[in-house]
Amino acid sequence: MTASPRVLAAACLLVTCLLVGPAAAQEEEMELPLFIPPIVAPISRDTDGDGLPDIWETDGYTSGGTFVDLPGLGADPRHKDLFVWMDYMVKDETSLAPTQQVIDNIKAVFANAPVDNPDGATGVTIHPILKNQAPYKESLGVKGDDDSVWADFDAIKNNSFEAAYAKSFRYMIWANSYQESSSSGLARNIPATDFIVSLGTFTPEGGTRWEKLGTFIHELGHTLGLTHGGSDDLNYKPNYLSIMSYTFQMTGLYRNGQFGEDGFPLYFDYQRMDTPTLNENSLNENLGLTGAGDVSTYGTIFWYLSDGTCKSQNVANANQAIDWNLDGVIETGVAMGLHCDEDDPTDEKTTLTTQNNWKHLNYSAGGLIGPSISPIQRQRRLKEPTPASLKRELDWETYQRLRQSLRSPAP
Ligand SMILES: [Ca+2]
Ligand SMILES: [Ca+2]
Ligand SMILES: [Ca+2]
Ligand SMILES: [Ca+2]
Ligand SMILES: [Zn+2]
Repeated sequence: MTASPRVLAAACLLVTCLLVGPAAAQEEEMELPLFIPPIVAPISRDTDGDGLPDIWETDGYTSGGTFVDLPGLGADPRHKDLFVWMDYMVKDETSLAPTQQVIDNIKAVFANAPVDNPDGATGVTIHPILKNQAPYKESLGVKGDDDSVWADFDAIKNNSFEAAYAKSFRYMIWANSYQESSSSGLARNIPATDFIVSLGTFTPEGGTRWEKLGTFIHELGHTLGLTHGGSDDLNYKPNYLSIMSYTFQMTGLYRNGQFGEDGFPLYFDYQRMDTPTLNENSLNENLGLTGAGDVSTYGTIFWYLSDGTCKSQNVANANQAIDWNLDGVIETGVAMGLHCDEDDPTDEKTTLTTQNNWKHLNYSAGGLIGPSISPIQRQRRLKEPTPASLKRELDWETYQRLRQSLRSPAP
């Protein structure tokens, strides 16, 4: 197709208009062609799909008079980047901030991701940047009131986080507690840009390096669109090999007979392959977790109802037959509940599906990151209520119960 000189001239004007801002755009409005998509595309082009336009990654951007130097911070237009601004509280003498070791482990988990990039290398470059100490607050928000959590959160955020960064960064606080609970953390929504890690009431205060690592990646996962069940909110599924399941949040995945906390930071991973659907009404024990992605080296845990409580069973090798009903016989047509939840210990048998998490990350948090969202739209998004699936994040008491079960010898 050929464009007339007049259309080309108008198109050039448009590019200028977009670069110099809305006032100029208004003046030139009558000159603009009606059909403009080919002209607009390059300005927002995002070659690597991380939600950050190429131009921001090569040149940075200015918003409200503040220059955000993404290239200076290591952004690459041909490799996925994920920026996280981290503030932290200090409780008595104890900083709740992560050590450099934890930060390095977070980076390693994302660098190890099975995610392709235009530069030909795999992985995601995460930039967890430790910024400001926040004023200490025993609890963000009061018991049972979601809005009060985010009101307290925003008071700290607005005092520290420069507004220009909202277009390219997630924001989180290493805090003591929220809603006066022992819950380990909270994301603002699924997906979202805001989250909390709240291990201040744990023992030791602020959690171990593994609890910090797992909880950070878990809550960040919610902000990237991931859920407790992968395809849904069902927790504790044995075919969900992800630290988005409470089974693995604090200990990491179970591989080669060991948990992440036994010294393997890369096991604090999102699910990186497909796993087979399990029909709790009719399980074929011969298959174990085979039949979809490669699960060699992986073990798993399942939870079953026994005398009204949930008991766990470790499976060292998920790449072979699994005796789901623990009767010593490998068989087909087995009916067995496999994801018993102590807080909701019904034994309804359903079909358990999961998700290859890394293939489904929502880098832009549904547009909160990137050039398109308006301040009004952002405010509306931030005001959305906390989803039901985040109402009861893994707390200290539940975690201790899980630990006791996971770490006790098999019967
Ligand atoms: Ca990009
Ligand atoms: Ca990038
Ligand atoms: Ca059996
Ligand atoms: Ca079930
Ligand atoms: Zn969660």
